[in-house]
Amino acid sequence: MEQFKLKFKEQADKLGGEIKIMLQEHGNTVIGETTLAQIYQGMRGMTALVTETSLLDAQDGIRFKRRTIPELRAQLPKAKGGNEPLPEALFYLMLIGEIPTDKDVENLSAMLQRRSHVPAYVFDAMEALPEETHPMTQFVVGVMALQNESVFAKRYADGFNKKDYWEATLEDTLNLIARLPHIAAFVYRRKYKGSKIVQPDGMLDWAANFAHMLGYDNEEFKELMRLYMVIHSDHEGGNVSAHATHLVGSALSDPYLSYAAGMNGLAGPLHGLANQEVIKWIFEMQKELKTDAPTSEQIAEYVKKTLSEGKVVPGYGHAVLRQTDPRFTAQMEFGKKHMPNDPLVNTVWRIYETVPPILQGLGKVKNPWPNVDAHSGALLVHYGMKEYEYYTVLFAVSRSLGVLSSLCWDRALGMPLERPKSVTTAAVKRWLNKE
Ligand code: AMX
Repeated sequence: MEQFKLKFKEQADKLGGEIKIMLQEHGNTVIGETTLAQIYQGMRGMTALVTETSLLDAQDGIRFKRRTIPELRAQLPKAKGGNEPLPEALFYLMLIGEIPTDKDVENLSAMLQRRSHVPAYVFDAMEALPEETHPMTQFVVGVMALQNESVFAKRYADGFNKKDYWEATLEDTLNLIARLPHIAAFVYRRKYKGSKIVQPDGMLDWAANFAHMLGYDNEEFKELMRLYMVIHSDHEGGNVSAHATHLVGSALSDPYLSYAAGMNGLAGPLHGLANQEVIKWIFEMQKELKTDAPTSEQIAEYVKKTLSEGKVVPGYGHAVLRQTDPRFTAQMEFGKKHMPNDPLVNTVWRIYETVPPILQGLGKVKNPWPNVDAHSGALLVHYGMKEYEYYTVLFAVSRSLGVLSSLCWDRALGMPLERPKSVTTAAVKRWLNKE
């Protein structure tokens, strides 16, 4: 068995042993209480899940094995000549729990390259869809077609020992992550570039090869893809895409089925689709105001109009975060370094100065600050990727690293079927003696 897999198994066995003892000693410890409001209002603030890959702090943002986004950017190995962290290195950190060496990352990149072949029938399945089909739908159809390759599903059908679930899950995870850039790039080239497919380059790292297959061979764009793939990968376990992947996986649905379920959640406008909504909203604002560089006053008026129409300001707010998202800040730093005078990027920064006080003034928005989606589109447009309907597919490729690592942990730790209790309002009324 590959060294990488053995290392993961060693970590999982160690943690699994610790959890077992912890539950024996403290299994009945109360860690919180649930209010009626919580079960009606999206379970905010209710601790109900264990996710090993990352932990979200309302102030500091996401941490991966205790490391913040700035720390990851500083500490994770880089590509030769590059400054941004390699996503493979973060994947390694989420599974093995330590920062990999350059050699470890090289081996992992090579392992993914070896597994990256996508069978032709997957492309045929996507091609059967009308070209105007949303890119996320085309992408998920590709993933579902590829499910035919699932090692977990085959071994389960043959009847395998539950002690081996983790290995088949990791095998599928590696294969799927290796193949996703090819599927995602196919969607882009088919929908927007007249099906002129770019073949993969076996010498490139995972994110750079993705950029290459999308048709962007500019070194700066490759750097952007590395950063993008790192910062969108994981945001602890309760967000819709991570939770849906975990939930579906708990039925022992294989990683292809589970990941596809999660990505259907990512495709919702309050979650991953917000990145396309942000740039669409800015383009519409520019059109209406007939300027590429709206002033703060013009932006404020436009924001108020958006709110008066009963719409949200996309890219602002968060269910858990209560500060500017460090993933927004990382992208802002990238923008300041590579494109300080880009008018669209400058508009994003002016929106950042303008929107928070307006949202704060509403008195109900818990977090008036920007999230990751407020910035990403403007950086992509700078390099020529203007097809904003596609942006959530980039998010989905990145998210595979987090949600599939988590699924490996779930199976290695023997996580059971998820099945919380639900009630009817009639039952609630009986609790409250109102009926
Ligand atoms: N613009 C206008 N109103 C907003 C708002 C925004 N950006 N963010 C929150 N609000 C409103 C809510 O709609 C809600 O209004 P209501 O009581 O009339 O229904 C009220 O403020 C309270 O909401 P909240 O507790 O602050 O937020 P939440 O946890 O319910 O929802 C989120 C969080 C992200 C869905 C919400 O902030 C939002 O819709 N933001 C815009 C969409 C977006 O950027 N999504 C991406 C999130 C990150 C990601 O998953 N990629």
